[in-house]
Amino acid sequence: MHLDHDRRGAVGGSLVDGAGLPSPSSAAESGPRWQSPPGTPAGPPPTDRALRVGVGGPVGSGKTALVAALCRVLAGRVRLAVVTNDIYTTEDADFLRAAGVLDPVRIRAVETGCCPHTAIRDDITANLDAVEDLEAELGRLDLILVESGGDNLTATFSYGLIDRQIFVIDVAGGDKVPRKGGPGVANSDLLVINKTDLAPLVGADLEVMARDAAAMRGERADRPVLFTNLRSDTGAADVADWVLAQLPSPAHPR
Ligand SMILES: Nc1nc2c(ncn2[C@@H]2O[C@H](COP(=O)(O)OP(=O)(O)OP(=O)(O)O)[C@@H](O)[C@H]2O)c(=O)[nH]1
Ligand SMILES: [Mg+2]
Repeated sequence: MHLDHDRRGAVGGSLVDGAGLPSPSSAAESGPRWQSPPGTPAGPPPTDRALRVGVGGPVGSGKTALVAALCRVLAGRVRLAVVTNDIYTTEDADFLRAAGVLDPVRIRAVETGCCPHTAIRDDITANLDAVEDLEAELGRLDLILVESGGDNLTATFSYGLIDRQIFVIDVAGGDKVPRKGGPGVANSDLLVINKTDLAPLVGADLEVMARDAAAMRGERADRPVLFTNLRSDTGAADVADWVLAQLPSPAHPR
């Protein structure tokens, strides 16, 4: 059992004003209910093993689409492998293999059989096993992407499993989502707001989302927010550049 491995301290944010109601308009106007806890900067990247980057977020927000896009950009540049999590299937790993974005031997599926957040935060054994198996079988890797099963705004990774975490939300749920907060929105190392192409269809204002997300995240330059439309790969290169910047040194050629 791996219980609560967070080596950077608490990941969860704190209610700033427990008695207050959420702002009906914007976090920027009322102040965020969630704040990044102080003293939890990303640790230095590991030099003796691959950097592990978690990709989490609500169901259907575009996590697999992001992993696929990152594979397309990065597979020729770094030694890369992927672990996917699904509750009852290997759907996401099957999708990535079928899409041909990465050599199938570099893709592992974890069938959690339980709430996704349990397997990435509370008992990370199955995911650690998958990561370590990949490293043992493929030799030295630069980067391992670990996609969580789709969960909700409270799901975050244990830093005992990953070194950086990307949280993916989308605009389809409306422009209120960033100001609803939660540890993924507030404290992830990178927040990706996907499906910008759907904004006009659902009446989502991207500027409101950007402003509220920045307010939730404490306007921290080391925790950026990037917008993507993964239908057309728009913004994927920016996410890939952010991932590359997390590596400890110029990545080794494959
Ligand atoms: N319009 C639009 N659709 C997108 C975009 N990104 C992903 N999708 C679609 O949204 C659906 C869900 O995308 P996935 O990448 O499977 O989402 P996910 O977060 O991995 O889903 P789960 O793993 O099931 O939680 C798919 O049908 C994608 O084709 C986008 O930027 N725009
Ligand atoms: Mg997925």
